Amino acid sequence: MRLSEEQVHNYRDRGYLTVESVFDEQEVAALREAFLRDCQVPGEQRIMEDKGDAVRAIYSSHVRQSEFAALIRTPRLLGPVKQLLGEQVYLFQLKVNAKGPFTGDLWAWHQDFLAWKLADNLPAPRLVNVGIYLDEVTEFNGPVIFVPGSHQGGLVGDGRRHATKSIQHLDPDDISLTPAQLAELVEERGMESPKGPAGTVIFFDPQIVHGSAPNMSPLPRKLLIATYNQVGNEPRPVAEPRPDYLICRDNRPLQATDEPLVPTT
Ligand code: HL5
Ligand code: SIN
Ligand code: MN
Repeated sequence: MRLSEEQVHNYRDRGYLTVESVFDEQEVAALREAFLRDCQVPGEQRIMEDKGDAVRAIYSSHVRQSEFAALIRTPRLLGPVKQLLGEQVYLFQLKVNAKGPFTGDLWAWHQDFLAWKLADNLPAPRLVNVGIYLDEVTEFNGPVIFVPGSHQGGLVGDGRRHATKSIQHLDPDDISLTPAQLAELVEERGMESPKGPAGTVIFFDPQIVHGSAPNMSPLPRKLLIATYNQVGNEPRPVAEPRPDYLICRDNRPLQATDEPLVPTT
């Protein structure tokens, strides 16, 4: 798969780009099943909501579940990512934000690159986030809200703002924008929340301002996010390197392989 010139222009200009029906129903069903399997694996990579016993997020499912290992190499994702970042890319992070029915809590307004600069000493925002809708995303189940074009202004904040919400990962709560910062940006640029059927893909810039509201609907909103980094832009040394489930250390350039996501028996 290749993006058209217009799609590349839109991504650069607005900081995100959605493409519908990249994955079919069978593939999405297989990814959902793999996610459910991964929910049963205890460990630090599995983050629970503050209240109750719902899963909030799971990291690095590609090292445990073959469907996700195939997914990160599919030409449908790697093709566009290489167009945007160049030929030499590797997987930096993979997570599923689960946002369960009734229980899924908010994700505070933030810019991803600030998290990775502070926590991992990542030199430059030479990454692409690829979101894959594992459920239909509507206005009801807590869609991601973007401030279009906000990546163009670089980082808005410069440090951690709150006490630590989670020790397992850096929750956006800890680096969230102030109300004043957000209000100013939104006045200038507005907000957009792309909806779409399961199987939709959204490419988004590591500096775009985004966040999402709690899910008070009876419908789930599972969002997988695979983040690719340019080889050469690896995290530099830090006093306390974060665990491998958060930051992938294997920086060998990924080659596209058209392995089926649905296991063939
Ligand atoms: N939770 C991620 C991490 O690397 C950072 C956030 O949306 C990405 C800001 O710990
Ligand atoms: C969300 O899942 O709504 C937030 C996504 C993100 O911050 O990466
Ligand atoms: Mn984010």
